[in-house]
Amino acid sequence: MDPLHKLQCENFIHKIRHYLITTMGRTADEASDLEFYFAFCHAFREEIMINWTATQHTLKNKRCRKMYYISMEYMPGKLIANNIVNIAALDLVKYVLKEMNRDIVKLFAQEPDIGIGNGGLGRLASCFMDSLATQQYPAQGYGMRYQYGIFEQEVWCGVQVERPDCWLLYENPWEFRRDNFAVTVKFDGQIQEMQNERGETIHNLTDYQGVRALPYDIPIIGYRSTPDFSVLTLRIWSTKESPRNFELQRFNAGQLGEAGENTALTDVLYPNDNNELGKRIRLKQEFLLSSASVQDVINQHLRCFGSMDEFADKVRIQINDTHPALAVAEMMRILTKRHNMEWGQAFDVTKTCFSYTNHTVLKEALEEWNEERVQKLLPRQYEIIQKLNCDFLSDVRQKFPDDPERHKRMSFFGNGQIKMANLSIYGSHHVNGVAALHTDILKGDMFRDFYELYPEKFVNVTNGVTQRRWLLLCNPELSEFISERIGRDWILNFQEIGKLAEFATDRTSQEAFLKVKQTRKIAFMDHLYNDMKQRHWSGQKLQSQHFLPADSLFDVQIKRFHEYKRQLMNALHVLMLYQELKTNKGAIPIKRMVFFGGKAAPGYEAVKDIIRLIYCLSRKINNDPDVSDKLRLFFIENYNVSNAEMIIPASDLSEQISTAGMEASGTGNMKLSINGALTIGTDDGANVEMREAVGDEHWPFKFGKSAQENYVMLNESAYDPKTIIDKDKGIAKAMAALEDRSLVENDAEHEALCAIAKRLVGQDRYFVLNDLRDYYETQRRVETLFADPHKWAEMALHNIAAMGRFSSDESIRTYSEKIWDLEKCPIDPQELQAVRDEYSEHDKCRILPPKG
Ligand code: 26W
Repeated sequence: MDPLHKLQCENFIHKIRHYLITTMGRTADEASDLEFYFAFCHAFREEIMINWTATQHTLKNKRCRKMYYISMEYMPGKLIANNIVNIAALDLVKYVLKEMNRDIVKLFAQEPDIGIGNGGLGRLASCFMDSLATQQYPAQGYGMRYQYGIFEQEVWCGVQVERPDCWLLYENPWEFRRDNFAVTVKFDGQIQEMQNERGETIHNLTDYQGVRALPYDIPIIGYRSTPDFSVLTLRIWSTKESPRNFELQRFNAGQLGEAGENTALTDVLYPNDNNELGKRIRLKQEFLLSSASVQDVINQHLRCFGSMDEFADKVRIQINDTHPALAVAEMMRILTKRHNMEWGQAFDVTKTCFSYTNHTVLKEALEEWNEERVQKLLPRQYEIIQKLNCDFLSDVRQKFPDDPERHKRMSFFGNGQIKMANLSIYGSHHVNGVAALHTDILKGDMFRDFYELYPEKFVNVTNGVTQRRWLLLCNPELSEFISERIGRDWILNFQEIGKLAEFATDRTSQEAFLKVKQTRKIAFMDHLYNDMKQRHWSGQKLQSQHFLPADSLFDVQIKRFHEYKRQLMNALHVLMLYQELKTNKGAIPIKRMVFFGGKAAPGYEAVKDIIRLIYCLSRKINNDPDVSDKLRLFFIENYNVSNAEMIIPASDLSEQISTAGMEASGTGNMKLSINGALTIGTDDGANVEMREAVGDEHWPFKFGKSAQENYVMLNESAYDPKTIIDKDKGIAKAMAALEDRSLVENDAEHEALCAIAKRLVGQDRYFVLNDLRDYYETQRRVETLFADPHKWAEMALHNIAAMGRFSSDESIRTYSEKIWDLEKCPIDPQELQAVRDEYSEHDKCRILPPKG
């Protein structure tokens, strides 16, 4: 080890000891794993404070345009390993831990996952933050500091039980409370009409409830192998720690629940994915995020520029779905009221700043808020939305004069509800879908009226994932395999991954790849086994949970449970396989383990039944010696980011089988693919573009009806599941098993499976049986190919090699070019030096050398 490196290690060790003693009164030898973790993180975070400060100084002093990403959800998972890897300090940390006799796995295990989101939308926001920081864009994220994130899932005899996610049980070493930047958000109250200096109508609010929103900042560290990495801020709002939010008068009047409502506003994440509930507290949450963030953006801008003159030029705001759509109204209010702008000018500014990403085509996920509720809770914003709607409808009438039906469809108001998507489109300069097919559906169907009015607003930005977390960090073996062959440039430039294609037919590479897979499968099985043991399974049950060898097919479907994602079709295929194996053991040429992971929204009974079916099936299959040396089925409890990091590298087959036309993009499809899984999938979401990038020759498992075919089927009500069953013996046999009690052990299970059967033959909007036969035949081709490991490896390598454009780095570049017109703003070396100089007196412990 070179002397500089050695010095850094020694200094780091000193700093850990320093924290142990000065903040906990503990010496290194007596510190518990948790205490050591806190000291480690505090020592580590000192190392990034200089860059964080210098990045923020640079953004301010360069006066560059800045993009603010507002999202109700984020899914960062654990930060510790990512932070270490992103400043290229893994070797150093390993050395330090060895010197201090501490285990890295134990260290990482102390940290809870941050899961303040539901699924795809939240994880995408976190990938975007990583890419923004890594590519040194001037940006900041806003979100909510839910005390309880997405619930922890347990499955008791097939029944999902939700437990609170107490991620803030202990102090969070990665967050910084910023009392200085707290703002007040106002609810309820009476409005008084007034005029601003330009004669514009504004409203004064009296008798309102003021809620204090307190921000916590989390540093987002960009990847760099040199010491000039950027650090961006994720600012999340909480109402919890502001004692004034407690309403004593209400408490004294005996209304304990109401008295604590505002203190509890940011307590829980609503766990519904793709399903709108219209709850009052959710509306308060959405407005809290919108108002606090807009206030903060304006305050930041004023601190930097001194006036609002350049606001429209220097500020870009991206709203992640419609959840923060009230930000549009709030911006209008503040510009007209506090900054005395004329209405039209305020709208120009607003529209120049905002853009909106849609993430779903499911009608039940489109947000609508009850008009009376909005009027009561947010009287001033309600007036503004009405006024915006008038302006908007006169636009519409001008372009389409005699079309009252169209006017009705496009209005923000209808059936006593406010349509947040309509408001978002009008208030934005750009609207984007998240995959090519999805954007086409927005233009041609969901937002067709809007597309006809504002064709130039609509653009596509295909989703992506960060290869730093989803390859470099979670799959070091495959990363090494790749870097040995094509160098390390792919970490910052994922297009480089294309070079791997050269090695697809190289036999040694194929074998090395297969070996990496095996290693990862064994690691995953260890992880799963330990996890199951911890979940106090009885010895008997655990016995039946043993695995097949690591050369069997790992067939994986991991995502939120939703009918449109069709976990049910996968389960029915497993049932059919089971039935075949029972009659003919030689029916399949390979060994297969099927894994499901994912949470169901607490009130979503239809998919809770599917989890129950999977449980019944796995009990049957795993305990049946006739089949269990060929086929196994597992439900992985509590699927989350950390579990994903273990499962994904171990996967062979990626299940992306949604009803075509319904999955906006998918991002798990990309994560699995860059880890060398082959996709069995419908032509839906980003699968389409992945297939095009890979080429049909190396994308062998496409199946199912197209989005277009499904669209026609739905519109003509032409789907007839009963004839499918009549004509297909295999499907009929599987359907019969759902109802003949052969899979169940009690009445409750029987009812669940019967309910499933009923939905399958009823008005099934998801056309499960319609694609089942094709899916089954495609699975047979999976078996044939998997029986030839070298051929399989060749395909897998081609798939990895074609994923270059599915990095979130690429998505962020596209947003920056097409939507934000945003330039990179790397840390200024002088700013960095200035901060270092100021700190140098105390700078006795630097992981990285002081000069770049
Ligand atoms: C208000 C209830 C609600 C909550 C969450 C409605 C809708 C949502 C999200 C928009 C659902 C979601 O996460 N959509 C997913 O977004 C991913 C990132 O773009 C896509 O990859 C997935 O296809 C899409 O389902």
